Amino acid sequence: MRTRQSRLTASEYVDGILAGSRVTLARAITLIESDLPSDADLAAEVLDRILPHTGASRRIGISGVPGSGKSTFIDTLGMHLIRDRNERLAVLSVDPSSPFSGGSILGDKTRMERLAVEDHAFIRPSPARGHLGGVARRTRPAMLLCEAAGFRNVIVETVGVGQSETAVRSMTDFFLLLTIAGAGDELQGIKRGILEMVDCVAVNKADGTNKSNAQRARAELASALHLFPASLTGWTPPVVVCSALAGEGVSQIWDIVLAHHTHLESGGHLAAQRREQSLAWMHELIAIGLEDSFQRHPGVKTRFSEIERSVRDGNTSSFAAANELLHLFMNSHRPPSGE
Ligand SMILES: Nc1nc2c(ncn2[C@@H]2O[C@H](COP(=O)(O)OP(=O)(O)OP(=O)(O)O)[C@@H](O)[C@H]2O)c(=O)[nH]1
Ligand SMILES: [Mg+2]
Repeated sequence: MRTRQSRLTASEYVDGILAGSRVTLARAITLIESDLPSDADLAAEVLDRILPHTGASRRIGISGVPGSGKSTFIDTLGMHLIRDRNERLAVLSVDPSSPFSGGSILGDKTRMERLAVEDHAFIRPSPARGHLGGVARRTRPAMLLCEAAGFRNVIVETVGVGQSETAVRSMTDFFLLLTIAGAGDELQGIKRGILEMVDCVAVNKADGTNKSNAQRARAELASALHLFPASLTGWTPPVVVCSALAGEGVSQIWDIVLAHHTHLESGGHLAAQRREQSLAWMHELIAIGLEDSFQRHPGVKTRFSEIERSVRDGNTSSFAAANELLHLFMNSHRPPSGE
C-alpha cells in the first residue's frame, strides 16, 4: 500500500500530468479515488488546476451486458486507433460489482491484452465501490486527469447493469451500446431506457454462423429505435453489426464516432451538452456529499439501526423515521445565527 511519504505536492501532480507522465497520472487517479478525508483537499486542488487543460478529447461511453464483447471491442478499436489513426486513448473501466465480489467481473486488463502493453494506451479500472455516485466521484475526475495528460480519446467502459450506465452517459459525448443477437426477441434484455440514450448500437459477434442472426438483430433494433422520438441534437443513432474478434466493422464505428462529434460541434451542441453535464455533476456531488455526511453523522449513526428495525417491525412509519433522522442531522448543521 502507498505510504504517506510518497504523496506528491499539488504542483508535482499537475506538472507530471501535463507533461504526460503515465506514472503521475496513475498516482493522481489513486489520489482522487482515495476515501481519506486528508486526501480530499489535495485531490480538489489538483483537479482545479488541471481543469483548464481538459475538454479537448472525445469522450466515449461503451456499455453492454456481461459477455457482449466490450473488452474485446475496445482492444480491437484501441489497436486500430493507435496503429491506423495515430491516436492515443485512455480506457476507464467502471466496475459496479467490486463492492460485492471484492474483485472485478470486468476482467478489464486481461481481455485487453494487446492494448494493455501499448505505450499509447492507458487502461485503468475505476471502482464504483459501494458508494452511490462512484462514477461521479471517481470516474469523471479520472477522465479529466486523462484528458489533461494528453489523451485525445477517453473510453469509459461500463457493464450493462444498474445505474452506472446513466452515470457514464452523463459524462460522455457519445454513448455506444454493444449487444449481441439472442435467440428470438432481440429487445429482450435491453432496457428501453438504454435505447433512449444511445448514439449508436452495435450488434457484436457478427461472425461465423452467427452472422445472419446478428443481421436480423440489427434490423429489429433499427426498427425499434425508429419509433423513438428524434434526439434534441437531430442525430439519428445508427444500428450496425461488427465482430470485435475478427476486427470487422470496428473502423466504421469509429467513423460514426467522428461523424457524431462533428455533428455535435457544428450545431454548438457539444459545448452545450458538456455545460449541462458539468452542472449535473455539481448537483450529483452535492447530493453525494450530503448523503455522505448524513451517514457519518454521529447522532444519525447511533440511531440508525434502531430506527431501521422499528420501521421494519411496523412500529414507526418510514416518514416519521426519515424525519427523525433528518432532524438529528440538521440540528447540528444549523447556521450559527439559527432561525
Ligand atoms: N465470436 C465472437 N466472440 C467474441 C467477439 N467479441 C468478444 N467475443 C468473445 O466473447 C467473450 C466475452 O468477451 P469480453 O470482451 O470479455 O466481453 P465483455 O463485454 O467485456 O464482458 P464483461 O467484462 O464480463 O462484461 C470472450 O470469450 C470473447 O472472446 C466477437 O466479435 N465474436
Ligand atoms: Mg469486459
